[in-house]
Amino acid sequence: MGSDLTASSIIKRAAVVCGIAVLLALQAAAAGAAERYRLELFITWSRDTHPYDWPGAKAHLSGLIGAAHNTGYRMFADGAPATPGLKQLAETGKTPLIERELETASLIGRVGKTFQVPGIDTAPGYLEVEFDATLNHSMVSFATMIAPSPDWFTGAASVPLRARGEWRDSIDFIIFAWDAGTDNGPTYDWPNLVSDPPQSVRLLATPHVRQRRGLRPIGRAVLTRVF
Ligand SMILES: [Ca+2]
Repeated sequence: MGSDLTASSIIKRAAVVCGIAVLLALQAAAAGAAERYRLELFITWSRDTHPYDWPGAKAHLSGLIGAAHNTGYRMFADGAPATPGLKQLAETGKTPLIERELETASLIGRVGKTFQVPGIDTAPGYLEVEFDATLNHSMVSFATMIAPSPDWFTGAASVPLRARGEWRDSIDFIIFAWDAGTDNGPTYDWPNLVSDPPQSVRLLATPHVRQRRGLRPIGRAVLTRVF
C-alpha cells in the first residue's frame, strides 16, 4: 500500500476525516441544542362538568411533574402497570419516587430536562410551566394527581414535540382522567383500598367522568414552542 499514500491523498483523507468530525460535532451540538416549550393546562374539571359525587372545595390537582425524554422512558401507558413513582403520585400527589425514577432514567440518557410546578389549589383552574427539549429528548410526559381520589391522575405520556423532521409550533389536546390501577377506592374521597393484584393503568371510566357518549375530559393541554 504505501506507494499510493501521496501527499495529496493524505490531505484528501485528512479532509474527509475532518469533515466527518465537523459533521459529528454539528450533530452533537444540534442534539444538545435546547428548544423551549411552554405547557399550559386548562383544567375544566368542576362541579359544572363533573357533578357526580363532586368533592367540593377540596377538589384540586397536586403539583405537576414532567420531563422531556426519548422512547426509552415511559411515564405511563394504557394497559401497562403503574411504576412505583406513578402509584405514589396518583395516590398521594407526592413525587419523591417518580423523581428518583426520572433521575435513574436520566443517568442512562433516556430523560433530559425535568420540570415541576405547583398544582391547582381549587379546581377548575390553570397552570403553566416551561421546559427545554432537545433532539435526544424530543417527547414530553407529565402527570398530576386528581385530588382527592384513590389513584386517579391526569396528564399525557410520550407526546412527540417533532413531526416530519421539524419541531412542532403548537400542540393542543384534550386530557382525561386516568386510573393508576393501584387502589380500588370507588369515589373521590375513600379510605385506602389496595388493588391486589394491581391492575394496569387505564382511562378512568367511573360515573364521575362518564357522559352519554364517551368520557368527559378533565381539561385541555397546550404545548407552544417559545422562540
Ligand atoms: Ca383505581
